[in-house]
Amino acid sequence: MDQNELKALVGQAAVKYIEDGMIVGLGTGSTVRYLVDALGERVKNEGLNIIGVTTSNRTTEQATSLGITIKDLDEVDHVDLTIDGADEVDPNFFGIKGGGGALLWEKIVNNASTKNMWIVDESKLVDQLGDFGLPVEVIPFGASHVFSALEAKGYQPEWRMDGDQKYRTDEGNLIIDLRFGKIADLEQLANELIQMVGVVEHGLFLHRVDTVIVGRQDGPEVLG
Ligand code: ABF
Repeated sequence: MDQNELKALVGQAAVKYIEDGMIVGLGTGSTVRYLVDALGERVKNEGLNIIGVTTSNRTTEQATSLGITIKDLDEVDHVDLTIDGADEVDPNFFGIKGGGGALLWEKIVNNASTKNMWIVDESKLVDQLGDFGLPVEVIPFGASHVFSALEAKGYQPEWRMDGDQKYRTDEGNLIIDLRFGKIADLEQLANELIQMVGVVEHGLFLHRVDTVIVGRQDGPEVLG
């Protein structure tokens, strides 16, 4: 199976964990697109009764088009299960997310969820996080000063671009991608980044997932 087939495999495997009556967090990215398609099928064919809470406008558009009932996070008092993708996952279930530009809403929904699950093709598993790069979401006002501060730290920042314009998140913020390779001390870096004035969030997801379903050539592997 190629990467897309592995993504489809885990998306279809994960949909089985969604039960009638659940409030389900729906992540963002190409792997989650397969999950949402499979969920739409269950809603249509089984009359599955769930409420979806999404982590991006594009997931909202996809889910709504499939007849999945979507509510804003502020309209629910909790989320039972959130299923999301990831860019890298290490053996400790620490992850890097944000390649899809949705890391802020993803972390907020993750934080409101009783259980969190990631669905990834096997290429996302790494021994040590960092080669993917690390997205950092920043407020537009004064963002160039955050960029300079990251540069001075040797973190090799790059603006996330959308054509010839800086990429804007659904929240209207900017993303700076750090490219300094494998990360030695995840907790230290996470604490350092979140304390920088102007930084809204970063893509290190530490202690934030319960189960990871990995797409393997011989089938989905459930970890955790
Ligand atoms: C999303 O899943 C993002 O955080 C991450 O970038 C993406 C993984 O992308 P894909 O599933 O398209 O490989 O949650």
